[in-house]
Amino acid sequence: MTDLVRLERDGDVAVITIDNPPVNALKAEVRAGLLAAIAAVQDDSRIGAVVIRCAGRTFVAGADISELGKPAMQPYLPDVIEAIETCPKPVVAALHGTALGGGLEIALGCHYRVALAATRLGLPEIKLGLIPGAGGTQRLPRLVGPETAFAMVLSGEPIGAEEAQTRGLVDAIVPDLDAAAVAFARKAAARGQPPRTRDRSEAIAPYGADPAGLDALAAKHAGRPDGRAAPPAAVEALKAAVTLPFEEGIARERALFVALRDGPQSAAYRHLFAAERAAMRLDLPAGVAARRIGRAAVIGAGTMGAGIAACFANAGLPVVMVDVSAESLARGRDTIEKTWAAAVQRGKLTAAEMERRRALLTTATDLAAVAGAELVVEAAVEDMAVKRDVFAALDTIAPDAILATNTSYLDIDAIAAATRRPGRVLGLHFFSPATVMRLVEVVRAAETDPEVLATGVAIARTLGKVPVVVGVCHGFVGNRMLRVRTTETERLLLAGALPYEIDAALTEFGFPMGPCAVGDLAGLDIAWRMRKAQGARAEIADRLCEAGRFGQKTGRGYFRYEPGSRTPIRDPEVEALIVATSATLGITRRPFTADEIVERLLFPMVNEGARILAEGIARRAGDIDVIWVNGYGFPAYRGGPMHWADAIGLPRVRDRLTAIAAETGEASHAPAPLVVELAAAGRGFASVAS
Ligand code: T1G
Repeated sequence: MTDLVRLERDGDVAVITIDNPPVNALKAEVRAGLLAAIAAVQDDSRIGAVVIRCAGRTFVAGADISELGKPAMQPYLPDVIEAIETCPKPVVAALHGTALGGGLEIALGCHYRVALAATRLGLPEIKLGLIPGAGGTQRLPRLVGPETAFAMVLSGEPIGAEEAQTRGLVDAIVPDLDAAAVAFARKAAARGQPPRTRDRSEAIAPYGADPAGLDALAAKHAGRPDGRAAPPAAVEALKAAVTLPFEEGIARERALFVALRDGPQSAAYRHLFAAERAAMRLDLPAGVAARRIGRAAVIGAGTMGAGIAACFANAGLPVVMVDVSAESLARGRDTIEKTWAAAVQRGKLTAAEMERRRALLTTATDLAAVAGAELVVEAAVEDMAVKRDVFAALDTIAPDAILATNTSYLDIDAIAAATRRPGRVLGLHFFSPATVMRLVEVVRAAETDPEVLATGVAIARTLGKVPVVVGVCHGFVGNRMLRVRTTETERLLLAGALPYEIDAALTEFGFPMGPCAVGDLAGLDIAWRMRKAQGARAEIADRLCEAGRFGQKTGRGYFRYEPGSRTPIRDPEVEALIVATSATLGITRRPFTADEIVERLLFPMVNEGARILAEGIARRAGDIDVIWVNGYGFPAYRGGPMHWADAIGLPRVRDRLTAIAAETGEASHAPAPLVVELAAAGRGFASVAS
């Protein structure tokens, strides 16, 4: 065999073991080993049945993503699965961990599947801008029926072993996997029947005669068109499983898969897959490791504080939420408990799990309650004096704890200076709503110890978040770039665009909401107060606030809102105010196309990202992409702002920035030195070493 595939015998059962750490990803060498092993057992008269298992933490978690984009990458999986499926002896897949993608497709080629109870099974290809490319869209519907197949392929979400057994995807859930798989294989051989062929379940037949039923399934699971290429391709492949003979369906799936694999969207998703994991890696000094957090504390029971406290309880960690106001505390706890109760109502959480979380969450009005917590997250009001007071007090009450601030903008070095041990201070910048948004900016302050930084990254992962290490500057990475987009929105409104045009251009680009609707949702008065505190002005946004138009909370902002509705409606009053403001400022308005709006808003953001990279505030361009996709809704199928700019080509970005600067006269629009340097060298941001 090969180093990655072993063939052993357990009596009359051949046991093929795949051993390719860390997740037994499929690659050319695994394919070669599997083909050789199956050929060997095929002709061995001493062998009556076969088990395919994996060493390590999981059954095959899919094709090797790092190999998918390589030109040499052969479409190699289908021949392995064909060899398994046509083996004259029963082949049993022994599943544990996460049997995903090509891994589940191998298991579908096996005649039977047994699994440990904790096993998860899924076809997550859609999350990589792909569709299953080794028969998954053709075999799964035949085994579990179109309803389950459409749901699994189009959501990309795995199901547990119990549900898989109910659906017919798993034949038995067993406690002792290896022994049970061999016994199951031996029994299958003893029956003396030919191995179970691909189960052409009658569950498909009704759909074959009812295309409308298939369309209804597609509409139910594919959702609204959102610019992604994979969902429509998945629907087409799944429909082929019902309407075409198997071989034709396989050919259709292969063609759709290859087109996606070689397209820009899958390249963007694969970039993000690698970038998310790179962002979590730290070059720590020898012997330095993350500290174990057994108990956390959160200071502040407002929207963010309560959300952060819920994240700890949701992850199974005891957490005390502290607020000087008993009323805020009660409100915060009530908000958390209502979200848990709603999840139980929706069947997303068991009542027992809710009780476990309730027991983990305690509250207190006295700061002394944080004693004993290894990590304290401060989510108090965005006021430097308040934060410094809290940290000075924590310095005494919890002298050994790691102290994290959730501040969005304030200088963490100044906050750390309020303590006697700034090495234990860092930023953990969560995004609202904290229980939903995956991103956490882990802010390394000037004196943050490596162990403290490692602990920040590790605890964010424990909470199920995507941690990205960033440096200290105003707004760190995400908000610093958001501020640029907000400024450009204001400039564009004055120059001739209207709110509905700006928002339509960005939603068409792939953002879930445009910047004006986002401002209305967050509340225009928040930024207004910050500008006034800084003595800054934004002519249009300020005029809206001076007219009491704070956004959804007042029913009017850039748009107007019917009572009880969040749907933005164009407001002629606002558009007249914008036109009048341009006139007052002596600006001659001009029309902007959607493409120009996208460039005017996003190229200056990319430019700021280049400055952030050059200053070392972000370690690599991929970190910036992970931040903007997971914190601000940048469409994942475009890979994030820096990957998107690389795909356009930095010479074009440079030239457009130069043209924008010439039109606006804004120095900040001129291409940053890093953009100029990389464009001249024919390189992209991805080539900037961290
Ligand atoms: N290929 C290569 N490396 C992978 C990998 C994969 N499929 N999955 C994980 N890794 C690496 C990952 O980069 C990291 O490496 C380490 O394993 C631990 O991962 C034909 C074409 C399995 C649930 O989409 O969802 O099959 O950073 O940190 O949080 O139709 O990894 O340690 O060096 O994420 O415990 C389909 C993707 C592929 C599964 C484990 N499969 N992986 O999560 O650990 S396309 C997927 C995951 C396909 C077929 C098509 C998760 C996980 P390093 P981790 P984790």
